[in-house]
Amino acid sequence: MTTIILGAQFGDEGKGKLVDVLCRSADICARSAGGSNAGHTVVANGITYDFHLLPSGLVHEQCTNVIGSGVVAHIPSFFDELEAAQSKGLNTEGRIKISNRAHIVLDLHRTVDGLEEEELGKNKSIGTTKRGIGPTYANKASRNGLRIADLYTWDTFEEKFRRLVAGYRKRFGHLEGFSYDDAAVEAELVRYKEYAERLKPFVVDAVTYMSKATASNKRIIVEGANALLLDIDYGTYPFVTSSNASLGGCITGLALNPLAIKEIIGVVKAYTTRVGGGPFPTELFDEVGEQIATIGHEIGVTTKRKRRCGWLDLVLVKYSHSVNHYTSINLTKLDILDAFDEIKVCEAYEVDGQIIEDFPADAETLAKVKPVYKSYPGWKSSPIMNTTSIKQWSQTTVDYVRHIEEFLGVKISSVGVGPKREHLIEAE
Ligand code: 2SA
Ligand code: GDP
Ligand code: MG
Repeated sequence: MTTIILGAQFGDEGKGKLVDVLCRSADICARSAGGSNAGHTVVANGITYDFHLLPSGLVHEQCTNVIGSGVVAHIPSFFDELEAAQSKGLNTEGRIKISNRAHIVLDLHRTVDGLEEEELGKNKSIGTTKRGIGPTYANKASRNGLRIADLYTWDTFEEKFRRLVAGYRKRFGHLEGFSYDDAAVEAELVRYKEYAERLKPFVVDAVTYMSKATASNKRIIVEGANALLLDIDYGTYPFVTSSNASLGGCITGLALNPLAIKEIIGVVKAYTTRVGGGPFPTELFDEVGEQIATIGHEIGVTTKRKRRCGWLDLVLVKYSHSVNHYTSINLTKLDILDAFDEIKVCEAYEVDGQIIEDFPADAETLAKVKPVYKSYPGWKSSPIMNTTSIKQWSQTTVDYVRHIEEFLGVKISSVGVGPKREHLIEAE
C-alpha cells in the first residue's frame, strides 16, 4: 500500500512534517527524485531535524529509508547528513538503502552549477541551490552520467569520470572559477574509491527491494521533493529544478506499481512562497509580504535564502491538481494567517485585458498575468494556532477552508496549525 506526498506549489509547503506523521505507521519512506537541494523539516520530540538527501522517515525507528533510482546523490553530503542525524540521536544502523541506479553528483557538478548560473547573469539566473542538481541530470539525459553501480566496476567509473572532466575542461577550462588540474582528478579518484567501500553497505537493487516490499504489502510513504511548479515538464520552465517532482517522477524514480497507490496527498501552503528566480503571480512586495515572511519564518532550509512570499494562488494549485491528481490535500501553515484582518486568494488571472482560468504554459505569459483576488475576512479574534480540533475554530476559518476545497474539487483532509507533529488537525 503506497501513499505519495507531493508539494503542490513551489516547495516548502511542509511536506517533511506530513511525511513524519504518516511514517509513524510506515515500513518504508522513499525518495524518488531530486537530491540534496531539498530541505525537509521535521519537528519531533523537541528536536528540529532538517533532511536534504535522506528521507524524513529516519525519525521513526521501524521505518526503512530508501533513496530511489530517480534521485541524484552527492556522496559526501550523504555521509555528512548521516552523521548529523546520528548526532541528533537517531539510530541509522541498517535503516538506509540507496539505489545502485541513482546518479552521482560530483563536486564538479556543483562547481558547474555555479558557473552556469553566473553565465546566465543576475536577471536570468534560475537561482539554483548550487547543489549540482541540473548538471547531474543533464549528464544523465545525455547518457554520460555516473551511477552508484559504476563505483563497483571501477574501470568504468574511472573512464567515465575522466571523460566527464575532459568535457567540462573544454567547456569551462578558461573560466576563473574552474580549477581542476590533473592532481585534482587523481585525488578525486582516490576519494571515490574510498567512498565506494564506505557506501557499499547501503547500496541495493531498489527495483528488487521495492517490488518485494510491494508484494509483501509493506506500507510505503513516498516523500516528494521540490514541487509541481518546479517540475522539469510541468513547472514554470526554465525556472524549475531538473527532475520530475510530480506524480510521474515518483512512479519512475521508484519503479512503483501504480495499482498499489492508495493516496496522493498534495501539500498546499495557505499562502505561496518561492525561493529562487521565476514568475510568481501573487508575489507581494509590500508590508503584508514582509509580515508573512517574518511570521512564517520563510527562510530556505538548504541555502538559508529568504523566500519570496504572496497570497494563495488557487489557479496554480488547481493546475497542480490536474497534473498530480490528488486524492486529498494537507493545507499547511494556516496558523500564519491568524495575524491578518483580510485574506486574499487568487482565483483567476488577467492577461492582456482578458480573464483566464488556466495556468499558462510559458514563463513569459505567467510573468505578465495579474492576479484576480477574492477577499475573505480574517479570524484574528479567534486564532487557530495551537488549536487541537476544527471545533475550536470560528465559522470564518471553517468557511475559508471549505471554500478552497470547493474551488479545487478535492477534499482537505488535514490542516497544519503549527510546526510540530501535534499541530496537524483532521479537517474532514
Ligand atoms: P536546483 O538547485 O537546480 O534544484 O534549483 C532549481 C530551482 O528549484 C528551486 N528549489 C527549491 N525551492 C524550494 N525549496 C527547495 N529546497 C530548499 C528549502 C531551498 C533553499 O527547503 O528551503 O534552502 O534555498 C528547493 N530546492 C530547489 C530553486 O530555488 C530554483 O528555483
Ligand atoms: P518542505 O520542504 O515542504 O518539507 O518544507 P520546509 O521544511 O522547507 O518548510 C516548511 C516550514 O514550515 C518548516 O519550518 C516547518 O517546520 C514549518 N511548518 C510545517 N507545517 C507548518 C504549519 O502548519 N504551521 C507552521 N507554523 N509551521 C509549519
Ligand atoms: Mg523545503
